[in-house]
Amino acid sequence: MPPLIRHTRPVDVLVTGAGGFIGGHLVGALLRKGLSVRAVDIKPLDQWFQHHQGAEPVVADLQRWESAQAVMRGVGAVYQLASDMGGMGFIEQHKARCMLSVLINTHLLMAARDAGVQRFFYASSACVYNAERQASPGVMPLREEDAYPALPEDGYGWEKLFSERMCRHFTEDFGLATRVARYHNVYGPHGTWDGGREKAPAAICRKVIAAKQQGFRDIEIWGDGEQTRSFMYIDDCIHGTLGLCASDHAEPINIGSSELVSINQLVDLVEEIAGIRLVRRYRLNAPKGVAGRNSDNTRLRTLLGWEPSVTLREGLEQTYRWIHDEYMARQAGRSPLRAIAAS
Ligand code: GKE
Repeated sequence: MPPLIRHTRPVDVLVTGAGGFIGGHLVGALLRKGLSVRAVDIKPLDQWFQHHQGAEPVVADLQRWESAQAVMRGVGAVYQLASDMGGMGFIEQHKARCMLSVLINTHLLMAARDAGVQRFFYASSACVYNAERQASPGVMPLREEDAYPALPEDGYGWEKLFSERMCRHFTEDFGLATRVARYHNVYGPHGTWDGGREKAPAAICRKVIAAKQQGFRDIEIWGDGEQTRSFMYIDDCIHGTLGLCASDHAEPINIGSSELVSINQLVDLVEEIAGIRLVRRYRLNAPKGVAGRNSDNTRLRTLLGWEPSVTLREGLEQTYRWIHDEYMARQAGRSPLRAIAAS
């Protein structure tokens, strides 16, 4: 059954993946700009990370063609963030599920073309980059052209790269205006912090909080802790996304922080915020992904005169505080803090 669309009047923007982390923040930002927003996610409403008064929430499985068609009715622009994904622990072990997101992207692009949508934003990932350029922790920042020759992250990265190309060819063949961001590891409040899909910043915050609350003296780290990443705070991600969509730039572009840290340095920062030192147990056979990854922001600076600027320390303080409150609420048997945000 296609989802029930409450309103028949046009909406400015469709956000897919709106019950998730980045989608939830994006809906809030678009509402604050005065736009009308249809917010779609496959998760039941009580599992959405944020609810925004004023948005039109729809629960729908966008792998289904009829759902993609139904949610597209009357839509001006699309922000496509729906994807079956997660951190390394999820994408290394669920490659087929990650690749099935190709159904979401295919159906949404076709429905957007048929509905005459003005602009289609696609959230791609730094996982599209050639693995050979990420083989050591002292990695050179990745430039957009480093995605080719193609050797992306198996499963998840191949699907992202394929869907990027579909956006390109929908523009060339059907005139659908597309914008593609390659996000580098995004973190912040109102994101996944446990359950297996969480990324390193949230996982480390959770483990440190658990150690502090339960009196553990040690912490498990995946890999040897020397692998490097750059982590982008959610506010920067939203700012960059809106800037890209307002621009004329049709090629994929990095939206990521260029503050490179090792996972050990990430743990140092979280321990400092928590005021605790823990003994590190390195699990060398855990999912690790590439040895090093950083974002080259030359193209982004040229386009927007801007690049992500929230420091990892600043962003982690906000994130730690939010995960701490969620953790304590759960320990106390209270439901998670998903109050309706008045946008
Ligand atoms: N998730 C997680 N949990 N990672 C840990 C942990 C832990 O408890 N301890 C250490 N790590 C290490 C991982 O082994 C990996 O080497 C590094 O932290 C970063 O893991 P991550 O945050 O899960 O994800 P990645 O940066 O490797 O990959 C993510 O990249 C994004 C794009 O930059 C992907 O999972 C994608 O979801 C995403 O597109």
